[in-house]
Amino acid sequence: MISSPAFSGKRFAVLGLARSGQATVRALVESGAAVTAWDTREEARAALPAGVALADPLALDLTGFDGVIVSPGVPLNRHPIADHARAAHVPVMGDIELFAMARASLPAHRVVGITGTNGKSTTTALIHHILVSAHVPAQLGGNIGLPILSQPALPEGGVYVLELSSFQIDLTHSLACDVAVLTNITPDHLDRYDSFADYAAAKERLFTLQHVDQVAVIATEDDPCRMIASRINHRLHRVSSTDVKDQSRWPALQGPHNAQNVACAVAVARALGVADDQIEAALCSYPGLAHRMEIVAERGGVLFVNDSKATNPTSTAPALAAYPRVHWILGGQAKTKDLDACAPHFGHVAAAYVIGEAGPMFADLLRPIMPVSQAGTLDRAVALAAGAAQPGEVVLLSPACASFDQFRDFEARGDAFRAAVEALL
Ligand code: UMA
Ligand code: ADP
Repeated sequence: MISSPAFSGKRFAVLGLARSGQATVRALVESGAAVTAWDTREEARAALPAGVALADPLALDLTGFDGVIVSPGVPLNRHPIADHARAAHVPVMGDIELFAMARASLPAHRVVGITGTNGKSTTTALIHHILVSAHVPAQLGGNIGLPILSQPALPEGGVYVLELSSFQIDLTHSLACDVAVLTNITPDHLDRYDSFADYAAAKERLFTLQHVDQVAVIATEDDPCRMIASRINHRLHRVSSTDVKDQSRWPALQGPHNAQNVACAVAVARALGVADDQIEAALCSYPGLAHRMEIVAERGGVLFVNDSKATNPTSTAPALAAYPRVHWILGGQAKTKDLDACAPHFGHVAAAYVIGEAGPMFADLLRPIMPVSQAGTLDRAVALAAGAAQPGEVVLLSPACASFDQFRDFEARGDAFRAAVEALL
């Protein structure tokens, strides 16, 4: 756990008690802070450690508090906590900001922060893998599902590798990353921002928080990223998937989208002083992540692929491109009203099976182009797709949607896909 004398004797309110909130409470208590915490879910409140006061910060006079720590999943654009804290002159921040405040008391270290619409987790895990393979002490944290405050502090010379969502950056005010990375920006999370420009601006803040001697790595393959790169006034490495000439030696890093992730990770590793032969060896041994084009089974010549992490059409596109005949399970909570990013690969789709809230909308959209089954649930979609798929074809869950209408998160959706597939075997 990361604790710090910076919090000792201070008073914090914590709103949201899932993974990041629980880690925050424990780190603050361990640091000697007074904590008042709240979650609308009773079971989350019940999991709090002893010595924490329970109260909804909205119902409290926040005068005298040193900060309100909000979870990234609390929609700050709609939730009244921001106005309530501002009225009491109390800053609103997230767990990543607490980490930034704790840095001064940690052994000398460096921080890599990775953001972007797609490829964050892969790039983050790959950078971590390269560092560990090169015997550099490194720790993963952030949006990859590991609250950084619950991870062990690194010895001197270590590197914290943080995946940062735009929600986390919004709640961060002083994290100066030694290396900051941007993979790409396409429309996403528009329920949390007034416009696409505001969403892109949230990502850009990761770079405005850097100091002049720090390094920016930006894949300049879309207009928002090119614009952000053009405004950088410190050290900048522009990278592109076209920098990567031959991916054949790296089994878990196939496809043009992974070429972009590799280009980013290699630039970061070089900036941190890792030698090229060590980088190459790590790219060869990188094992890949669950829920990202993960092969979960092969049955009667049919491959079952879990790409549950594809939560928007841009991230689904590479999965459709990767296989020539796909039985495509998609749907959930839509991020966009179209599937335009996937359209170039519709020729690879043998049939579509739509699920969740977006099911009817996607069925209307796809029916003129391909056979569509209104499956409704993931279990039914797997059964229908498995029944129709011929040897050599692929049953692919790549939903192009968030999962929250039917599942706790994309991981629960991917696990449910795996269970449904295993039930067939
Ligand atoms: N809550 C309230 N009142 C409200 C609204 C919410 O009490 O009005 C509570 C909820 O009941 C919940 C908590 O606030 O208990 C919010 O928790 P959370 O959704 O932030 O969940 P965590 O488990 O803390 O996970 C968060 C990130 N979640 C989100 O950004 C939605 C995780 O990213 C991250 O891995 C984790 O912190 C550790 O850093 C997940 C994610 O979906 C993977 N991220 C999005 C994405 O990748 O697209 C951005
Ligand atoms: P994130 O953490 O940003 O959601 P992941 O690395 O978990 O990104 O990948 C999520 C999904 O996006 C995967 O399904 C993968 O197929 C796709 N993807 C990965 N990298 C990229 C990229 N650079 N560009 C577009 N799509 C990508």
